[in-house]
Amino acid sequence: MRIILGLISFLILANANGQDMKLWYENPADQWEETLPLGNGLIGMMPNGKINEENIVLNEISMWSGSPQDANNYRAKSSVTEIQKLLFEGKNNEAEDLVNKNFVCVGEGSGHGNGSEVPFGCFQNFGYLNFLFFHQGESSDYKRWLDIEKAKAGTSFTNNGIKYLREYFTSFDTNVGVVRLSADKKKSIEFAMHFYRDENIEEYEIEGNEISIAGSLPDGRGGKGLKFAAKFKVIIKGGTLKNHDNQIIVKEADEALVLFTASTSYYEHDPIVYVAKEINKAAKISYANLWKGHSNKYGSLFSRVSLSIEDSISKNDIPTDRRLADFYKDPRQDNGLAALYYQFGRYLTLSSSAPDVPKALPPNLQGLWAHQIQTPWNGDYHLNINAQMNHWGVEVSNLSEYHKPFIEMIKNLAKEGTKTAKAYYGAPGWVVYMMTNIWGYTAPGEQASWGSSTASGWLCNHLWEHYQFTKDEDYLREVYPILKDAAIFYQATMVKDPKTGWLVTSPSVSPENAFELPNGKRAAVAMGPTIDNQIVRELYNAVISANEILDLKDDFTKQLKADLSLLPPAVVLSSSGRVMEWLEDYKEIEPQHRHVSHLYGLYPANFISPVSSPDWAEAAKKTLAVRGDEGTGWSRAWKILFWARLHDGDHALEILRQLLKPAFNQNTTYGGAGAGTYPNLFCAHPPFQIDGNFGGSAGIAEMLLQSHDGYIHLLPALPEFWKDGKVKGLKARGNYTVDMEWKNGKVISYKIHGKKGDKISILKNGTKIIYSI
Ligand code: FUC
Repeated sequence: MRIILGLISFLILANANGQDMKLWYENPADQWEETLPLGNGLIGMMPNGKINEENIVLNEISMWSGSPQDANNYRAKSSVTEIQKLLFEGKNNEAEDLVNKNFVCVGEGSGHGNGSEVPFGCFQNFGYLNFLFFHQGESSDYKRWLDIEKAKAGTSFTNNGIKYLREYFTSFDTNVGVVRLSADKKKSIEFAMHFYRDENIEEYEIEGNEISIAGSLPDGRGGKGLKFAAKFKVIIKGGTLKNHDNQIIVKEADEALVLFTASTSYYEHDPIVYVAKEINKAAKISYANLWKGHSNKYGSLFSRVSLSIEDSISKNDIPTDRRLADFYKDPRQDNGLAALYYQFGRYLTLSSSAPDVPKALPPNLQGLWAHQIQTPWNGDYHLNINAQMNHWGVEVSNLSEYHKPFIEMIKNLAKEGTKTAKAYYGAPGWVVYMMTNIWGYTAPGEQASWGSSTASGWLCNHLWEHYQFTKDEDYLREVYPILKDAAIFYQATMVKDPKTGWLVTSPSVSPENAFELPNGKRAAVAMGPTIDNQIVRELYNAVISANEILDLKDDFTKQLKADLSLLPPAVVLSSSGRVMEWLEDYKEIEPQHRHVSHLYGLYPANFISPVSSPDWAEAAKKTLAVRGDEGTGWSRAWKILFWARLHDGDHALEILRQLLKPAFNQNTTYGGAGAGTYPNLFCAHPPFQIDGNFGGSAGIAEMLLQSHDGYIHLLPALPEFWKDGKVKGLKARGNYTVDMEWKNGKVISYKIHGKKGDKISILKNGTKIIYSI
């Protein structure tokens, strides 16, 4: 008996150790947010796994309407002094009226939500690949899955005693999507297949085993913009293939391989020529070799980090949608889901950007996945939290090169943004406001309340963090002028607040939040919102440090050093002991507002810390207590990072639970209703917005490892229920790689990889030690 019990507990333990990196379901997807995302950074596929009529949503990341435009208002600078004067006098609402009149973009602007009709443009769906299968009758043993360790999805079921298998992947090696249809009985593969897209198709050709599509997207001015093209090729073993109308019909095949590729002229090539070349190249490669090429390349990236957080009983055999519901009820029972969600964030990074490709785009509001033509918020790059959050995990999660497409975008914005600096302030340097697109848009949005925050400083945080993690001085030398020119803009445009004498930005907003003035009027426009004060301080510090590291002896930094003492402190406390969001202790109109911009200094910056500024850390806790644990998807993700930085792992886990709240609703809400996670683990703002996935994944890493306070902190915010676990491959600032194992909440072994001879300071189990590599 004892032996049997021993054996059972051994088996349970063995099982608990193996945490499957799979999402899986017992039913086909009914709505898009149940379909499983595949992508190679250029193209994407989302199969719904339906038995009789499979529908695969297709994507290409540069599928953007619109065209370049100069939306800067070159007369804006003549209003800036008047706007600033009104702000000095506390007449923020009047200042806001003037901003709305003279200090926003011109023309049709940023098309907040209707970009497909204006030059701003809109990221959109590519089309659909539809299969009609000829099998009849009931099916059983249904299962569909996404294996994120392999970047491959599958669907299997039994029909008429025949077991069918569909495998799907988007290759990391050649730019094709692959669907393989097979069965355990010969001659069983029979279907009709076609491509569907209503809009902007100019050519649809079907010839033998190939479908070719070409078209062009509207440029938002009544003309044509980007050209696009796609090709599909069907390769069968046995059976017959013929064309009927716009369909390819396959009968009695033993197996079928469907290849897909798409592209646009954004990459400065003819997409028709490109897709023909790619599909023909892939068609010459056997399925086995296509798979080998893909899995080698993907596997080498994904496997850089492994994480397992032990469970007493493994939940691998419970479908993912049920796990999600169970986790929300009690997150203690399924640590494996937290590990899976963490790795899913890394999977999405790898799948939604292709840093090796020239002109590669960073993931947008939806990564690279979309099923609509007019995507929410144009599927663009919002720069007052969202595009930044998309990159919060890349460094710590050992995917540093996946910062590159965003950094390239920032370099381009730094060029375009010199026009905006001139137009609005007649200032040198560069500035970009709260959103951009693939066309290099830098002007403010159409409305002050959401469109008037500058993002250039925040973008520089990414330039600087990439250096902090990589210590690549050549890279730093390359981006130093961009950091410097961003600082030059702020330095040239900040004004002295007559009340405090501090140098502040003006006009600005604390992203999308508003307050009540003493006269009872409502306004969003202000001088020196806290987030700006923190960002400018961080930027000046970065320029000063970079100048020293590179030994540039740049005189400009002398001025910056002097200016630092004239900036408001990174944190000013309100009468209630919270971090003030604005220079004045205004009455908040929406105390639970989703943006928590005034805690920028807690994350991503590091002014607020339980170690170096404990009073401010207490104030941050009070701020978060009033803000609440809920909010939109991305807002919840941000709060995981806040609590991790405050070293409160249990609270971070509680917010992870809020982030993983099962979500079904696609309608846009702002206050947190319906927010959480869809069955396919996509984050629900709602609607789907990918930032929460990336932020949530970064949050889990931040619970396990931190390195912003001058030392490497192992397990800084471990929840009580994550008792035992191990992680390999996380990155710390200084270009160090960290492996560790913990038991009962204590580190029992660890290894830090880096430059031989380096001595680094480590905080582990409450003790600081010096570690030699
Ligand atoms: C900002 C946020 C919204 C949404 C949008 C895409 O405007 O305030 O919640 O995430 O970006």
